[in-house]
Amino acid sequence: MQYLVEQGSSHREVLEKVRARYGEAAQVLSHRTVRSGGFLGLFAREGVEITFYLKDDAVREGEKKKADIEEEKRRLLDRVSQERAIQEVLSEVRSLKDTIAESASRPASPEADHPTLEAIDEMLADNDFSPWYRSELLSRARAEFSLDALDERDAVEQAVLEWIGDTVKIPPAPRPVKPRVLVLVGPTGVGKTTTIAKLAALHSLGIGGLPAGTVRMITIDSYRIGAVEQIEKYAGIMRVPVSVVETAGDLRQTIAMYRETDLILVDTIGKSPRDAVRLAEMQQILDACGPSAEVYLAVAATTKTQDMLDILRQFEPFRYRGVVVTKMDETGRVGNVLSVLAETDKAVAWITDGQKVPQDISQANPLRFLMNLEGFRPNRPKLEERYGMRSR
Ligand SMILES: Nc1nc2c(ncn2[C@@H]2O[C@H](COP(=O)(O)OP(=O)(O)O)[C@@H](O)[C@H]2O)c(=O)[nH]1
Ligand SMILES: [Mg+2]
Repeated sequence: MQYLVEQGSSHREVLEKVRARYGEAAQVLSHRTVRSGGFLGLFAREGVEITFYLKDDAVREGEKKKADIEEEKRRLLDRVSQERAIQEVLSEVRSLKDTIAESASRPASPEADHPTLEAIDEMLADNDFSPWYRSELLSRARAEFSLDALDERDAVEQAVLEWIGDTVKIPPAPRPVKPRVLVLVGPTGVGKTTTIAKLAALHSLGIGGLPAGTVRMITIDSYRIGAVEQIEKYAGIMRVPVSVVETAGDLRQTIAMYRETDLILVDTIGKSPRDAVRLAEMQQILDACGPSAEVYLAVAATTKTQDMLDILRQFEPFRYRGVVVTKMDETGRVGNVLSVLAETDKAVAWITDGQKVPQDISQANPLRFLMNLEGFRPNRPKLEERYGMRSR
């Protein structure tokens, strides 16, 4: 058997070099930190050296995997040339990316990866993080921790939690305009109307981080049976007025009529904007809300990763400035939400976690997601210190 050695500046870089050259045939035996370059011992750079050997059937397997990926790529390209629906292609690309990410994050042989990393990867998978997100985190851990440091599992776990927390983006504070028009879009049944009612109550009472002020709700969801009664019921309980409008023109007029109001909350119809008519209709509604309207997309935390990605993309034309994650109380696994937000680079503004109006809503904060992760043993004071002050 032939033993080979490869060096580079990080574990990830070396592994990528080895994989690019030998594919799955390379079986990693060991890795160690080395110092290279420099002058008389000065300015030497720390790097990583990996020792590995080549396995015969792994060579064949590696080639087969490569051939499979090439085949998959060809299939995708065929699709593109046939001008099939772009959403379909996007989701195929994504699952291909996940397949590649998964095989890249897997060590060449079971003993090649550190037990701490194996355990963390398992926890990430249990929390529904996507293969892409997991492989990004593991690569970073390999690059930033030496083998000895990896033995300190608590420290590695804590670092991984902080990296996850750091990917959570919060939208910047909105520009002060009057009226502030806030529009909620999203699929049916995710909790848009309930969220509008919660926000209306918080704002009219001046709690939960929203300044006190005059509020009006406007609904254009007059199609669904019971929709108007639902929002009127909330309006009555909270003493926040509501207007029901039918068209984009009515909406524009109503907003103009109440321009002295501090906050206007617009509840929309919950249909997926898949077809062109719906897209145009929704665009008219958003145009009627004025150029400084803030659009937020509501998605339920219980939505599967791929479905959530599809929803975020479908609503992309409406240029929402952030996401409201609803129904956090219905799941203990939020890796899907965090992966999708990171992958699409979207900010999260609010989190809702129950049906009670107005209690079950809070401004989004990385800590909230981190404390929801299963299996991890977070150092809460440290995380609080890091994220406690972060709010919109
Ligand atoms: N468990 C839970 N249920 C919620 C939450 N938000 C809304 N709901 C419920 O989800 C259902 C649909 O809510 P609704 O506001 O009508 O959704 P819309 O169609 O998007 O307007 C209702 O039964 C709500 O009480 C939440 O954060 N957690
Ligand atoms: Mg509704």
